Amino acid sequence: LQGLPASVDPEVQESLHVLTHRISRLEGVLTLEGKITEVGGKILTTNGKEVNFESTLKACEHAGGSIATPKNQEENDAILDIVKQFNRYAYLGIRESDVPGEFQYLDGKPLIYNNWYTSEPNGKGGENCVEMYIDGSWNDRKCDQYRLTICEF
Ligand code: GMH
Ligand code: CA
Repeated sequence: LQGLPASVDPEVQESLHVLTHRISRLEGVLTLEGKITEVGGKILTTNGKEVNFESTLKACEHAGGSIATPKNQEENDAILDIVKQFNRYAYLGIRESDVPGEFQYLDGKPLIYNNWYTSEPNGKGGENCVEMYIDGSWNDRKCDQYRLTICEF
């Protein structure tokens, strides 16, 4: 186990080691069964339900996570895998800022990655949420649609 001070009790170190291995095995089982996807330390999962944006936020938070927010192409591809499996669009953890046409993460930070579909975003302040299409590209869209719930942890 990395990053542990040498002063940590050897028995505590051993317990952490055992726990780490048990967690990896659980992740392996869940991944194999298609229940979760692991991407760069992030875990993605869906409950298969389609709800509006606010309900997606609530469902993910209730589960102890947050709505899926792709920050690079690898994460976008991992979300896309789930979108393809269910053949349903999904809302992402991105919203329009106070500046129409400018989108940001839910914490207000600017986007570091985007995958807009051609001519998107086109809502000009009237489409405050973002959905992922079945090809992984993004569209700004009203927040009242029913979209596949995908959370990250
Ligand atoms: C307009 C057109 C469509 C586009 C939609 C979409 C709505 O209706 O530009 O081609 O698919 O907007 O952007 O979110
Ligand atoms: Ca749009």
